[in-house]
This record gives sequence, C-alpha cells and structure tokens, in this order.
Amino acid sequence: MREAVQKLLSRAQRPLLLAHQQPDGDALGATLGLMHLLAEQGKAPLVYSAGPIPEEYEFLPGLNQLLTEVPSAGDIDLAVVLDCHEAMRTGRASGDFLQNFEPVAIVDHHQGQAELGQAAWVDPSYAATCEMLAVLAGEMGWSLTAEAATCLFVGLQTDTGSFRYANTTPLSFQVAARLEEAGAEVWPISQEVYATRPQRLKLLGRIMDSLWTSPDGALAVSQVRLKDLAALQAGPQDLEQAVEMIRLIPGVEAAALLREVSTGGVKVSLRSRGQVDVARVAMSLGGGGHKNAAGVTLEGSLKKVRKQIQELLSQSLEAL
Ligand SMILES: [Mn+2]
Repeated sequence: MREAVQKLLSRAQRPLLLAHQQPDGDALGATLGLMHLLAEQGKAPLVYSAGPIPEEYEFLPGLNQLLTEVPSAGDIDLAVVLDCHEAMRTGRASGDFLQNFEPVAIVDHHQGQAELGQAAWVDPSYAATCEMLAVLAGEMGWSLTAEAATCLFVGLQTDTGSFRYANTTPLSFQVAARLEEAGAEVWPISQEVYATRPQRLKLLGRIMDSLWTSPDGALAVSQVRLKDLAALQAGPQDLEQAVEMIRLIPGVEAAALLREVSTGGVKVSLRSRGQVDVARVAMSLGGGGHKNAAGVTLEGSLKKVRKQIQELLSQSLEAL
C-alpha cells in the first residue's frame, strides 16, 4: 500500500497533486504541503483545486500556484489524489481526467476502499492526510521546509479540531512537534485559521434559532436556507464550525446540519460523539465519511430530508 505509493512518488518528475472539491484545511494543506516536499526533491509538481478556497487558507504558502483548470495530461507522469479516494470527489473536470489517466496514487484517511488508482494508501487510523504525508516524508528522508511544515500543520490542526477530537493520537502530537521544529509557527497560523469572521457568527445565530433537539437532548438538528446565506453574503465555507458547535452542546450524541444547495437538494453534515456511527448513516444514503463525522447530499426539500435524517439518527441512537 504505502510502499507502492512511495515507489510512484519517487519515480515521478511531474506529478499532478489534487484533493477533494470544497477543500478544507487538510485538503489544501496536503496538496500544497506535498508540492513543497516534492519541489524540494527537485521535482516539478503541479497543483490543482476545484475550489472554492475558504478565505482562512489564503495565507498558505504556495496557494498562488494552485491551478483552477485541470491541465492537459502533457508531461504529467503521476496523479496524486489526496484526502479523498474517489475521482469525482475532486470535481467533475478532474474526475474525468483521473478516469482516463495512469498511474494514480492515493493518500487518504477516510473510511472505505479505493477503487481508483494503481497505488492506494488509505488508512482511517490517521487523523489527517497531512499527518500521513509527514510520516511519509520522514520515511522517504525528505527534508521539511518551513513552507511544507506550515501547510501540513494546518491540515493536522484543522482535522483534529486543534487537537481536541477523538482522532488525535500520540502520533498527532509527535508530528505536530516535528512540524513546529521545521518552521510551522503556531500562533501566526492560528490567527489566520481561526480569525473571527462576523458574518459567520451571524449565520451561526440563524442556525441556533432553527435548532431542534430531541426530548432527551441526544439528537440535535438544524438547517440553513439559501436565503440565509444570501442575506449574510455567506457561503458553505462559513459553515465549517457550525455543525461542531451543535455537536458540542452538552448531552448531544448526534448532530446534523442541513443546507440547501443552489443546484437543488440538501447537503447534510453529520457529527456524533462516542458510539453513534454517522458514517454508516451517510453510507446507507450514498455518502461517506468517518465514524464521528460524515456527510451526504440528498434530493428533495429541506423538510423531507430533515424528517428522513431525524428518523435515521433516532434509530442509530436507539440501537446503542
Ligand atoms: Mn482530512
């Protein structure tokens, strides 16, 4: 698994690096972090993201090198898919590209089997794809520049909720220590990533206004309408922390945030703590994710999807 990925990476001279669309800190940190690592090895990587890029990650070193259009295969000799393991998760254009390209290597920490690629290292025991890349860099003997360390730190920091979530392990802290030693500066990075954005707090106010909790308080569901986003000039990237805040309400075991999407349908973000497996709920509907954080996009009205999700989560809670 890992060895096959290492072999492809060491052979490649001009790899294309990409992660899932609607990238988060781990997707962007992994894409740009690996770019810096490979550039340091004398390679000429290309980086692509389908976007949109949340403003808190605009400071990432190397972000200006991100291509917004999929390059033609040309002299690309490897595609590396990061933080997801399905071609279409990277976006439609790159998904088409990946299905007609070889070789493809995958590095991901989401649950599931990779059907794509000639070499796949998929291991949900890692907290972040950036954590995997830091381990890989160590094994390959690659030097960690300050730029690479900064990018990888952001992915590790955000996917662990600043080292608060259950996915945080001793390895996470060991990797974080190594990244800081290599030049990742915790406080300057944190000021960028966790800057207060007033429109997000206003949006959060609306989300809390529409919060529903079950009589025992174990289940919490809220929603965002397109008109809420429009009124506050907010986008999906402003919702990252909202579902976390719902999960952290004392007594809540499972949380869902439903968002109307402009193309029709509803995007559902699921969170749980402890034993409730929201990945299973998401997968039963065609989505995916981790045990405590998963998602799926469904057809239908907000009202219909809300009812469906409330029922499924109630059943998962009862089954415990
Ligand atoms: Mn991730």
